[in-house]
Amino acid sequence: MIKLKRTIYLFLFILITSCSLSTFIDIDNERTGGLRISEDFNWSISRNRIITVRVDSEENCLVEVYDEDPRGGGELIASGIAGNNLDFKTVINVAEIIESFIAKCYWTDGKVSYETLLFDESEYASCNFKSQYASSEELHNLTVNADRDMDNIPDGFDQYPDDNTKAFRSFSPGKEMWGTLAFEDLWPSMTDFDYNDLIVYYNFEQITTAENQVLEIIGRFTFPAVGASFENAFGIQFDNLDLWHIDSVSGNILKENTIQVDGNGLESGQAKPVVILTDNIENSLHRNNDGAMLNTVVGGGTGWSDTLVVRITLAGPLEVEKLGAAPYNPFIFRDQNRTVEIHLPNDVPTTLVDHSNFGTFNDGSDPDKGIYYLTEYFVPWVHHFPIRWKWPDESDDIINAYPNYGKWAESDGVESKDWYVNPDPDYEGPWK
Ligand SMILES: [Ca+2]
Ligand SMILES: [Ca+2]
Ligand SMILES: [Ca+2]
Repeated sequence: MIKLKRTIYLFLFILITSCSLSTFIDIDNERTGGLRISEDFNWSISRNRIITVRVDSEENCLVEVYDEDPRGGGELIASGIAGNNLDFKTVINVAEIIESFIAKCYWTDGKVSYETLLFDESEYASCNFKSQYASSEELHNLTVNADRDMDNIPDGFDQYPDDNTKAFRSFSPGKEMWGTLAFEDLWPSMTDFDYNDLIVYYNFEQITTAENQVLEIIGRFTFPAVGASFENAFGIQFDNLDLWHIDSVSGNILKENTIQVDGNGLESGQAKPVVILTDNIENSLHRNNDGAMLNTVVGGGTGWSDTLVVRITLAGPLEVEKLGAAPYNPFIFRDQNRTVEIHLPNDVPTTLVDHSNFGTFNDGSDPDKGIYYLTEYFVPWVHHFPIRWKWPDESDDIINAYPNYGKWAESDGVESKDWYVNPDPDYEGPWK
C-alpha cells in the first residue's frame, strides 16, 4: 500500500515538474543511468587539502596563499601569520586538476618571498620560508605602520585593524570566486540526469584571529538556475562541530514556517549544527517570465538571483582543521517537506530526515555501510565543483553537455579529470 502511494506521488511529481513522461529515462539505458560505476567511487572532482606554511626564522611572516602567482593575477585564497611556534594553516577543497598554489610571505624588514605549495596524493601540502631567501627586488610597507588594536598584526595587513579579536580573511574557493552545487531534486527517484534542478553558486569566507583560528564564517550564495518546479530549501550541516560551537546565525531567509530555529539561529531538533540558509529559494529569485524553469531552457524563462549572505559566528576561536573544508555538508530539502533531504554522495543526512525513504525507488543508500544518496547503480543526485560550473539544458543528460563525463566516472575519476571544464564545443547551453 505504501509503495503504491509512493508510486502515485512520484507520478504526480513528474506531472507537476512539467517534465514530459518521455524524459523519465530508464535506469538501464546507455546514458548516465547506464554507466558502469564501481561501488566505492566517490564522484569527487576535488579533495580537501590541509595547507601548512612554516617559517625557519626568529621573525614572523605574514602569509597569503593564492591559486596562482599573484604577480600574474592569481586570486587570494587565504591569509594569516606564521612564525616561531605558530604555523599558518588552512583547509580547502581543491580541484584534482590543480597541481599547486603559491604562498607569499611579507617579512617584517619589508622584503617578500614566494614558495610553491605542491599537491600530490597526500592530503597535505606545505612549504617553508627562509628569511635569507627573501627578495630584495620587491618591497612592501605593510608591517611598518601602527597596530591600533594591538593584536600583533600591523594595520597594513590586519583586515580588522580596530578589532583585536579578528585579523585575517580566507576564502573558498577563492576571493571573487564561486563554487557550484548542482542538484537533481527527485530523490529517491532519479530521472533525467540534467543536474540543473537547482544550481547553487557559493563562496565561503572564514574570518580568523591573530592566531589563525576561525571565529566567523560568512557564506555567500546565488541561485543562477532552477530546472524544476519544487519550492526547495537550502541548508548546511557542520558535521565536525557540536551545537555549542555556534554562537549565532544571521542573514538567512526564513519565511515559510517550515522549520523551527533555536535562539542562536540553528535549526531546532538537530544533533549537529544545521543552518537553513533559505527555506525557499524562490524568495531569492527575480523571474523575467512565468513558468518554473529559470535559465535552463535555451530561449526559455530567464531571471536572476539575489546574493544571500549568511554570517555564522562561532562561540570561540576554533582550529581550522576542526571546522574542515567548505562547502561542509550542503543539502536541499524538497518542496517544503522537511523530512526529504538531498545531499552530496555519502554525506550524512541531518537528524530530521525520514529514514524510511532510504533504499526506495532508485536510491541505493545503505546507512550501515555509510553509503548515502547514490542510486543502486552508484550514481549521485548532487555534484560539487569548486569553480563556477555551466549546467546542462533542461532534461538533457549531463553526458550530452560534457562528453567525457562517462569516461571519467567509469575510470573511477582517473581519466578525463577535466571533463567539467570542457563542455561539447557545439553544445548550446542555457547559460549563454
Ligand atoms: Ca592589529
Ligand atoms: Ca585586528
Ligand atoms: Ca531539470
